[in-house]
Amino acid sequence: METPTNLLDEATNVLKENNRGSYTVPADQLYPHQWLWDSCFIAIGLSNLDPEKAKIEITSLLAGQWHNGMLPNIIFNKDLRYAADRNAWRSWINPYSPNNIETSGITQPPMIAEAVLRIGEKLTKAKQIEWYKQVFSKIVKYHQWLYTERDPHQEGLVILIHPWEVGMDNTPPWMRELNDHQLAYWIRIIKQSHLDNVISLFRRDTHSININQRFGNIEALAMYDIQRRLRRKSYDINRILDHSMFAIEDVGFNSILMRNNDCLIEIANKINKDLPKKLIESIEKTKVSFNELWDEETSNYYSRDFITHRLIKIPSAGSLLGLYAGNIPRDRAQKIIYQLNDPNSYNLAYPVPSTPINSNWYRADNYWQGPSWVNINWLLIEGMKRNSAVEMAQILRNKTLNMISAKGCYEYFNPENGQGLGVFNFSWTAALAIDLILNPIA
Ligand code: 2M8
Repeated sequence: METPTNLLDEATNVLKENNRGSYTVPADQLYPHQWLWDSCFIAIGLSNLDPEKAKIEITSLLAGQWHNGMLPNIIFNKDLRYAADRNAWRSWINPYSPNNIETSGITQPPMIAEAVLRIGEKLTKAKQIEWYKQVFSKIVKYHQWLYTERDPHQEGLVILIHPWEVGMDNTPPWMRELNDHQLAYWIRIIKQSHLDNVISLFRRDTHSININQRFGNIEALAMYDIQRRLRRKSYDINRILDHSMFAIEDVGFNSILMRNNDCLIEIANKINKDLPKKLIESIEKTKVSFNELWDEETSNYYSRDFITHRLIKIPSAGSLLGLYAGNIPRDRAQKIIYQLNDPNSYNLAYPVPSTPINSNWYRADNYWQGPSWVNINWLLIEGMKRNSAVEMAQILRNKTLNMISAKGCYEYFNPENGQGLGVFNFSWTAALAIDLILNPIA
């Protein structure tokens, strides 16, 4: 494949336009703050062009770290225009929130160790060691927080308490749980009386993006309602779990955690540091417990309800990320690869759809229920490389770059016709395009 140089310029420009000094917004207007996994992907892209800028992106993320170690999914833009966004969360009600920085009260997929590692690989040996030493203890603290707060029974699998933490907001398994078990009575009434269209008037996202490409009004209300309930408990996990709110062991999140645990170990080795003994024990436990998310009958990984340990057997992009996790049995990796090659499942003209086409939940244009996302493709390409599917990784890399070249750096793409969807000039699409262009697969 020829290197699409125009795309390289275009993508570099997107990151420049979306830069706000010490961090990069996912997109102008719709996403005016700093998001956790977005910034990690952005830093991975930037590390190829200017590792110093990539370091600034990560340093800015770490400035939002809570005193208990949590990295929030959003660090708010301080501009007066966004007071309502900050106020919706009121992170300052929790004593562990950072001083003078306003954030959300939940987290997002832990991609930071991978980003830090990759930035380091682009630095001279001396600067690499200095960089790793600079951030090491903060990342350790984050992984410790994930296990102490979010693995309350010390089972090795981390729980999530809001769909926004998954990063794939309206992914089918979470939406099924939300609709079946978590809708507040007042939302049910709105749903039954078909009054939900009124909600559109209050939504900022659907002013600029067609609602068919975003989550529905009932889901929007439900997500807002869960956020409000978390705020009422001051984001205190003990109080939240006492009220048996939403708690799911998400398969995608735990896959990303597994890989990032390995990255953290690699960083520790590079600077001759030991990880705390308890953290090592938890890391080992995750590798074993992850097997419990496998369902032999349908040959798939799934998320699991924390309380009942019932697998939520609805396939989604998260089910594929075991490939990125590494450490999964060879036959299971092969079963994921089989699905990725199957035209009745994930192998569409513009892969990889975020929901397989043979699922009742599949909708080609709708957000995380069908469209292809460049960050998922990137994670799968990494996973394929590590699971001896190099040729497949090459093919997916080329298809991904062609898809972006044809339409531009859209947020997501229709997997059947390649149409660009969501916002235009989306940062992680640009950043990961840069990474894919500049790192051809040997
Ligand atoms: C989307 O999430 C935000 C809420 O956090 C939203 O729906 O408005 C998701 O795609 C998420 O993964 C992403 O980090 C965020 C910013 O790009 O947007």
